[in-house]
Amino acid sequence: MMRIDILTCLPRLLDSWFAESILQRAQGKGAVEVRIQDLRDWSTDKHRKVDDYPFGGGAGMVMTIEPIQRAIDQLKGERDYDEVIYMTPDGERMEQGLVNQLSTLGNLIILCGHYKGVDERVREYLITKEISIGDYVLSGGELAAAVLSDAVIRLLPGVLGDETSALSDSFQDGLLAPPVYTRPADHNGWKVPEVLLSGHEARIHDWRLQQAMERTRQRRPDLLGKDEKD
Ligand code: 6GU
Repeated sequence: MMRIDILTCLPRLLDSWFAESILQRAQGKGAVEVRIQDLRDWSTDKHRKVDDYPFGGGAGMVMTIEPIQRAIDQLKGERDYDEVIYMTPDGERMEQGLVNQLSTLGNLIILCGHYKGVDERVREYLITKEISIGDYVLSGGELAAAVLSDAVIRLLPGVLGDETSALSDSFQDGLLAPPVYTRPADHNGWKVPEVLLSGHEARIHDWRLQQAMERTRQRRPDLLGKDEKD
């Protein structure tokens, strides 16, 4: 079973998120155990401080190394971890290939940055991988950790109802997903494409592939190795 420990100074932000939805079901099915860890539990300060002023001055606070190191050391004493991930906008950009890779691993620690980020020595000595979820800045790493965890957990065996459905996701084959329809077949004259009602499996498969390629060409030519739409 995969285990994910998320280290954060704002645990309540994530508690409710992981108590709901597909993530709850994944944990109930024994596919993953997610532990939200409050970094303040490893603070030795009487006010449970986990940050301090930056050396050299400047605005904003910096997360200190001591509670982070103690948390990681304790967890590593309990089990082996494959990666210690730091969520940061200057990390490697998260894409489906990276998510697929992470979903094959056993145990992960994910550290959420806050304030001005963490003391650089955390990144230099304690972190094995730095991940960004896109080119924009969030106020903290918690949402990014939730995004990464969701994308990984839904790929774990037994999590999705239909075992093969992750294979038809957008991006899994380098293409956007084709359009889908359900009843009614005719809504005020807005009709479902005839081929989908035909029962011809091979023709339906071909149609979906054509649609996926056309949609990708129009919306995301970069995925096809092209840089412009026409
Ligand atoms: Cl991982 N953290 C923050 N704070 N902002 C981000 C991000 C991460 N990824 C994109 N923006």
